[in-house]
Amino acid sequence: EDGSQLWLRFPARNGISTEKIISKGNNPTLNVAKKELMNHWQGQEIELRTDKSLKNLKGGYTIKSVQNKLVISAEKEIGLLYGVYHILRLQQTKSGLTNLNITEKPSYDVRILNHWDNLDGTIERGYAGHSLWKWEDLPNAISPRYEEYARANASIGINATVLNNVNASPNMLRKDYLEKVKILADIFRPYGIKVYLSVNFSSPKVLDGLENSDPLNKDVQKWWKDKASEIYKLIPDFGGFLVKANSEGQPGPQDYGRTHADGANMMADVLKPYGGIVMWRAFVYSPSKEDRAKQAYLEFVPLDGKFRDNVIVQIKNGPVDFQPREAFNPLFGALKKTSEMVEFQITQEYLGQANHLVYLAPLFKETLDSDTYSDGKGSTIAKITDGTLRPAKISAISAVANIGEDKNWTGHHFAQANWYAFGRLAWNHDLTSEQIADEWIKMTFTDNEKFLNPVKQMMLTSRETAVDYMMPLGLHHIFAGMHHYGPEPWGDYKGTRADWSPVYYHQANTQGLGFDRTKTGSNAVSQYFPPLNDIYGNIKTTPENLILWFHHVPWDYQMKDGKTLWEELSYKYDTGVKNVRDYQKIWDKMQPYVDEKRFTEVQSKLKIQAKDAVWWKDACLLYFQTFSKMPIPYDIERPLNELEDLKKIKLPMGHHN
Ligand code: BDP
Repeated sequence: EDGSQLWLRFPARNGISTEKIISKGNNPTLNVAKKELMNHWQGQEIELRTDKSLKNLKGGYTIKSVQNKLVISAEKEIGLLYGVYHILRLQQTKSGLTNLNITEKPSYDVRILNHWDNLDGTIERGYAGHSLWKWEDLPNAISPRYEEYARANASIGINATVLNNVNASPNMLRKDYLEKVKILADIFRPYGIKVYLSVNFSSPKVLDGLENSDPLNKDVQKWWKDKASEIYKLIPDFGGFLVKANSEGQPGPQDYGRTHADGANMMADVLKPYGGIVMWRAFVYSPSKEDRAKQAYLEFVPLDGKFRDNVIVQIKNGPVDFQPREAFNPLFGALKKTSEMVEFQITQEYLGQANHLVYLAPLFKETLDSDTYSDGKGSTIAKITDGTLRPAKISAISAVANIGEDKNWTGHHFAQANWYAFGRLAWNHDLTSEQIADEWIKMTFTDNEKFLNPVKQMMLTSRETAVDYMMPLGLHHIFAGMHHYGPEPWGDYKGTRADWSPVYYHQANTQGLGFDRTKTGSNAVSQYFPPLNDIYGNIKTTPENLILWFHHVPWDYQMKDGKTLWEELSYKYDTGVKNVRDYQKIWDKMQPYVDEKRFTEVQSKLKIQAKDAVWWKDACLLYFQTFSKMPIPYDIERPLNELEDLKKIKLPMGHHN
């Protein structure tokens, strides 16, 4: 048992006989659906029916019990395949298969993974080994994992993938690489997965020596047009481009005095005839005086209405960078005439990487359920992005993948749950974190309640636990160096970018702690729609889990439970540590219900997590105490480390793998 089967643990033999699967045609997707049934379905007769009248379900399907038969219907074959995975899931989770009357319609049209994989096989922020894509071996040698990857994604409804890093090599668009991409696209196609690529804005100049890559230059436009035609000849259903431009040193239209809209539109125009789209990232900021959390909004709001209709602005859930907890990004809802999509991060760059057990569905839900008030009360991010409030627009949702060539795909066995959760929420964002955890545990481990209930509890609390031992109360970005693993609240990065340094984000001094984003500070609160601007602008009404995100709070400020800020902070760190210790106990008790290998591997990871939690607590409390000058409450376990020793820890990149 090495975890390589993910959640796909359907019974391996004694499937249904061929005569009991009724279907017309032999399209490749339908053949996959039939094969899955033949291999794994143990129930009654099944009919798979395409039905053009179900177009309104998009890629969705219906499942109905009709006399002694189950009928799965969908407009297209891919809907039938999703329906097959649905009933296999019901079978696997023992959810009952009688009197079914199910209608499923996906929340989003495009449900896409973003791989940050480089052409040399490394993965930016990847913690599960090297890239799955063996560029050197392609197009000739084909790894069996390509198809397994496609199958795993299809089983949870993911229908798109960006193969390469947003910090994109221009070489990705070279002919020889496109021929390799074509092979992957061909393997993925029967599973309903479309391929997209991240592109480097300077590609025309770098690859073919054009004078520049100015989007208004006719030669540049022609270059992209020809490139699009070359791509679509190889991959007729190619999805489109993902672009990181003028961000963290990447080239972009602003290099030529043009706007993000100029750049995005140029690409949108060449993709349009083929039905392709441009996902243009809003993750832009520069080392200026302006609060980093405000910059994407300032850049993009003036461009609203200027984008082609096949451009969608891809926005990270928070305005800084995938922190354990952020306020939601105020750009959501602020663009009224432009499609917007969320970018989540499944790979745990800022959440203990592949060492910490952190179940991310609650984080994803927190964002999707946030009410922006953009179109009045109830304007949640889910409704802004899924087409409910912007019906004419493309709808999409993305997340940075945590997948690598490790046997178990994701490094930590429980990190598989985050890939799973993203897919399930992209399909149906009304599912609860608990429903998804329940399904995933039953499919991946067991439905024995003695395992299910405690493990589910551990998963559901794990994100808040990580927030508690890393960055409670709205603290953010106090990570060490470039690797973003451990704590470095003392980091001031003198001489480099202030907006990458922890002291910029926590602003600790003898008065207090936190980033003032109210009128007396950066006024980032003004980017939120009323009443949120007032709610966040007032320390009394700001939710305490974001208080240090929006306010510089005095050390002796009285919190709602009567404690001072300093005490509250101390107890939060302590709670985080205690919870991880509890997870260790919970997991140890699970031994009888898990295979030896997965049991031991998770157990070892929890040991690291517990040590790391103490490291975080000691580093942050001892450091902040140099400002608060207050005692750590006496009922809390005393620090185990000296601050000066913690400051000396230099983590080489990747030490934790
Ligand atoms: C940050 C990562 C960096 C990415 C960047 C991005 O640290 O590696 O390139 O985001 O999203 O989270 O572009």
